[in-house]
Parts: sequence; C-alpha cells; structure tokens
Amino acid sequence: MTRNLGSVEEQLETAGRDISWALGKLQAQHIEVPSWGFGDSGTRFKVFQQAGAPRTPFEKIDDAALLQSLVGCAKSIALHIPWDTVDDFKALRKYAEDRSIKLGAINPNLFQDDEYKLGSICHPDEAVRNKSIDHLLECVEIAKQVDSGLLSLWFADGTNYPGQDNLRDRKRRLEAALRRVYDAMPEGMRMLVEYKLYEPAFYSTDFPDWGLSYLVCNKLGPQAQVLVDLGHHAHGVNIEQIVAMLLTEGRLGGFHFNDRKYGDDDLMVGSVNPYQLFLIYCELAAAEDDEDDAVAQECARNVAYMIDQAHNIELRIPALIRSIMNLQEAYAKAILVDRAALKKAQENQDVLAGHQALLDAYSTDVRPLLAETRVEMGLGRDPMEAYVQSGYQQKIENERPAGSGMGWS
Ligand code: PSV
Ligand code: MN
Repeated sequence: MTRNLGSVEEQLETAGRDISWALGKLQAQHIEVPSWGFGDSGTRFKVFQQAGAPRTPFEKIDDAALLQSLVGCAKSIALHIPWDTVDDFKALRKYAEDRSIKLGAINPNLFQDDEYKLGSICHPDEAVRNKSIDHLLECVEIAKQVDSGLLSLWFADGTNYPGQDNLRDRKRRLEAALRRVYDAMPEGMRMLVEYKLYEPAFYSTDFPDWGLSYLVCNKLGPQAQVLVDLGHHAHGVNIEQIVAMLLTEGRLGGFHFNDRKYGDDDLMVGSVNPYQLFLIYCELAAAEDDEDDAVAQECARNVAYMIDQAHNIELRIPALIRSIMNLQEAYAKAILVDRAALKKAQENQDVLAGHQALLDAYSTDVRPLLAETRVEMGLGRDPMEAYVQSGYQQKIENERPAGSGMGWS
C-alpha cells in the first residue's frame, strides 16, 4: 500500500520506529467522554440552551455512540450522579453496550444540594457528612452495577473566610469519610481523587493541590490514585512535572482534559496550549515504554484518559470531535520523539539538543498519520467532515428542540 505521510515517515525513521508500530499505538488510544459534555451548560451568568441537547441519559449515550462511530477511540462515557440517575442502571448499561459504549467513571455530585453550602465530607455537621458518605457509597454500588472500575471524586469543599472553620479538623473529616468509602470498594475498583486550587470556595479548598490528593491516596491504599484536571492549577504550574512525579510513585490515576486561558474555563483541550498537552503526553508515552521503571510503566498503562469540558457557545458533538483530534495529535507527536537522541543529549548535558529532540517531534505534521490510523480502523479520514455528512446535527435539532435538554440549570 502506498502512503503519503510526509514528514512523519522521516521522523519515525529518526526515532527508530516504523509505521506499523505507530499505527498500533494510535489505534490503542482511548479517551472517555463526559455525559455532561453533551448537555446544556453555562457559566454562573447564563446557561445557553442548544437545540439537540439530550433529554435523558439514554440520549447522551446515543450521542456518545454516534461520536464513537466517527472517532473510534471514545469507547466509554463518564456518568455524573444524580445528573444521570436512572431507575435501572443495569438497563442503562445494556443500552450502552448494545451501542458498543461502556459506562465509565462514576462521578458523585456533592455540590448541588442546599445542605452542602459549607461543604460535604468536610462539613462541620456530622449529619451532612453522613449524607455525603451515603451518596458516595451509593455511587460505589452504581459503579458495581454498571461494571465501572472507577469512582472519580471531586469535592467543592472549602471555606470562604479565614476563621470560618478549623482547617485541621476539616482534613481529619475528609480522611475519615474517604476511609469508609475506600473500604466499601470491591477489589479492582479505583478511587480517583481530584484536586482544584479554588472555586467554589475562595479562601481555602480542602483538596487544593496534588500534594493533598497524593497524601490522602497514600494513606488510603493502592486503589486510590490522583486525578489531574488540567484546569485546576495556578498559572505557570508545570503540570507535566506533576504527571512525571505521580508516575514514579504509581499514583497517577487519570486525567480530566480541558484547556483554559484564565481559570477553570473548561475549554476544548489543546485549544489554548497545545504545547503543554504535548509535553504531558511526552511524559506518559515515555513511561509507557520505560522497561527500566516498572512502577511508572504499569501506572502509565492504566491511566484513565477522560475529557471534562463544558461547551457553552459551540456545538457539542463537533467540539468533542475537535477535542479528541487534539488529544490524538498530542499523543501522536509524543510517540514520535527520538528518545535515544533525547537521552544522549541529556547524558552529554547538551541542553539545546535535548530541547530540539522534543521540538522535532512537536513540529511534525501528524495529521496524515492519524488519517491513516482511522482508515485502518475502518473510519473516515476526517471525523469533522464525517459528522457534517452524517446529518446527525439536523436530526437531533429536529427531534430535541431548544429548552428540552437536560443539564445544568
Ligand atoms: C469541577 O470543576 C470538575 O472539574 C469536577 O471534575 C466535576 O465533576 C466536573 O468539573 C463537572 O462539574
Ligand atoms: Mn474535573
């Protein structure tokens, strides 16, 4: 078969790899989509309603299935409970599996009830803490029913004012609560603990950074790992270094992919800072192949890659397609790094040669390689174009008028 892959072939040869190796790697890439990414969402100023927004969790699965039929790597969908609560989770699972979709991470929601004004598992009132623990335990049960191995936790807990609560007591409360939940998890289930420096609390956040998440996971046991949401850091933080550190400790559990300019903007991943995304994937791709670091290798091979985005002004399914294409490009560039040259440069203390090894991969146009990957998987070369041709947007806009969708309110 003749292929015209441009500079990719050259870069692969330089890196000592061949095309079938690259195609194998790219076909194995997996990205989970969030159920909430399909629905209406907004800022604290306005929720914009789109025609075509899904009205039930089943319709979210329909959208995920259509997306998967175009991209081939979005095999699972994360659920948010109670946003995606149904009477019969086994039926939801069957509905998904009939459409070749797996139900993915279960995300408890501990931030929307009035009782949670001062927090959930860190709340000063034991009754509120117990209510939140019950919800977490319910989510462990749901995860079992839908055959999901992931409980993905984010807490809006924190304080707005100095003196509002005792910071050390709050830490003790969260540790006690998570111990109960951890102990209820079956073998094989993982708890992913997300952190975020601020918002909605403005003075202190109970899980403010990877340090606290790591510390708590370490105390809980091997089934607890850290979740890195790209939008949850202060400006200038070196996220790829956090990724590298967590990999060496075997505690990198997963990602919430998105991008931002200012805060937790939940923009499409790779839309603002594609170079950072590439550098993150460089750490992951290197660890995946690192036979000399068994802990990092095992950890990298089990990372849960999930998108966590809100599409407020753009069409949602195309926005998710664009996000997935950006993730594919970042990963494809990362596997093209000439690691032998990189290692040699580092050993020779050649700063610029090491940097160039990364830039050579980053500058390679991987789009023809990704188009080829899709063709090998029986898909169209361009999922954006395929979406337009599918007529699905018109179909859902006709069937689901604006205002009928489910989502934030
Ligand atoms: C919080 O900002 C967060 O990143 C958590 O992952 C939530 O589950 C998600 O966004 C949706 O609100
Ligand atoms: Mn998140």
